[in-house]
Amino acid sequence: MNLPKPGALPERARAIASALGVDLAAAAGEDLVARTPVTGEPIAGLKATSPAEARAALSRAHRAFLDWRLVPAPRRGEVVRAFGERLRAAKDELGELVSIETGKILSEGRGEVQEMIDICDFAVGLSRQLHGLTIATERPGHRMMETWHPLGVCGVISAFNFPAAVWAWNAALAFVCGDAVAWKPSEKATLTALACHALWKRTLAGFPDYPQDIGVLLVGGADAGAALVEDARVPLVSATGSTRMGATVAPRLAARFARAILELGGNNAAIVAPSADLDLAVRAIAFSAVGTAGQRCTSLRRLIVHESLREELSGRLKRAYASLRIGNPLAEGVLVGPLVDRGAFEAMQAALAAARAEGAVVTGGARREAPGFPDAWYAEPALCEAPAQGDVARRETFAPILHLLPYRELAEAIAIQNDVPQGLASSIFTRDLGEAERFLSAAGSDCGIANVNIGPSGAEIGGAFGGEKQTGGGRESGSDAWKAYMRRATNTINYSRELPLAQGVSFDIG
Ligand code: UN1
Repeated sequence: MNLPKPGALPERARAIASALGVDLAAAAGEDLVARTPVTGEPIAGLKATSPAEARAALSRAHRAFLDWRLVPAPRRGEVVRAFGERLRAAKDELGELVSIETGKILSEGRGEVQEMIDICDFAVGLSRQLHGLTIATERPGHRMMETWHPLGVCGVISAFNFPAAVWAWNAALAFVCGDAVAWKPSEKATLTALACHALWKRTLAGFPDYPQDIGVLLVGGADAGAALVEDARVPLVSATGSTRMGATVAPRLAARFARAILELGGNNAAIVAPSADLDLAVRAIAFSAVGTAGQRCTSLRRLIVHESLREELSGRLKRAYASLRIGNPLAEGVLVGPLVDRGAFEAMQAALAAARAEGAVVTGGARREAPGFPDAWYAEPALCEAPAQGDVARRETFAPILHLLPYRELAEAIAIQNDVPQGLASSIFTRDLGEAERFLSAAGSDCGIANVNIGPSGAEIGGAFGGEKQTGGGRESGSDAWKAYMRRATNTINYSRELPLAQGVSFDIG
């Protein structure tokens, strides 16, 4: 499998982390273990943030926010621009660290850092475009407008699979909006978070006049997340992860009337219509279904294929899958790295067993042993062919499993696509304009992302990112997602000497 020698990867990860500014001695502890799924080896033992430390960090962030909100937005943008420049310089190293800690291939690790750079660019532009409306008023001598103000300390809870970019989408916007950010990264990707944070702190140190605690890091598991969710000084929590996690976070935020941006499970589908360009579709399907070893929230999990194409497409996918190189994600030519851990592998096997029990024919899915590394969990991507959508296909399994389901009429395909609890990403492969438009229409895909002739994964940062139903309804990244990180005030100004009341109400005190 062409894996590195024992000890080499952990050493490389520690070297990169130090080079990026992580003080490994200060971070050392016994609360959690940073690992690489590439070999399953531990990289470093790390200390978690205690509840008292979390409260103190949130106090510091809140004090910093009180000053930061007064810095003009374009000046705030300069800091984010400098951060983007620092990320450009660190792209290869940080990308490699992402790959080592998540097991995604190097090109995707670097792509994740590019996504951070892109959102910094977006945020810098935004820092000169935060704007409200001027609205016609019914009263003479009055003016009505909207003003957008910084919100406070924004909490960010991120998942292991995008350990850097998800924080950046939230943080770059929040910072230009005048907020502070408290980040609770996944305990499966803490080293990357420490590295990102070190890069951010170094950037901010170049601006000594600005408050230095606008970004704080809370390391650990559910306890550290709870500190964010429960703290009244945190008016917004943006949480990315499983629907189960969202179901614990959302009610607690609602109970104290805090805002939530939830980006939870996806169960993304693609429809392949009779007119589809199959060469293009097969490539797009392979990237979306097996890229990141099926561990993106946008990964393609269901392929709804017109019955006239089913046999041909299934054959082509099987041939494409057979040619995929599975193994060391840092090696040239490999396209499928490991699953994140044993739990992920077992969940995949359980889903495949359940699919078989439902009558699906399963191809692939076996473990690929990594000689000498018993705790590295590589699996062949699996195809499950079933006559109809069953319960297993309706659940999100965070692994490279693609369910192939036949359809006859487009309306039926759209119904199958929408008949799951999640609503993140979707796509259709067709050259028929009418079909494409129906898929994008009000009666089409019910997802937050609906694409034509590309797969459901790999979105750019310029669009709003997120989905409906159990995906949680939040939107991050581009478009007008920034509005979630600010509070809106409606202002009415009377510049006359009269006091006309709205709705013609008279209230004459004589
Ligand atoms: C995620 O898996 O949580 O659209 C985010 C994509 C990436 C982001 C995925 N830009 O696939």
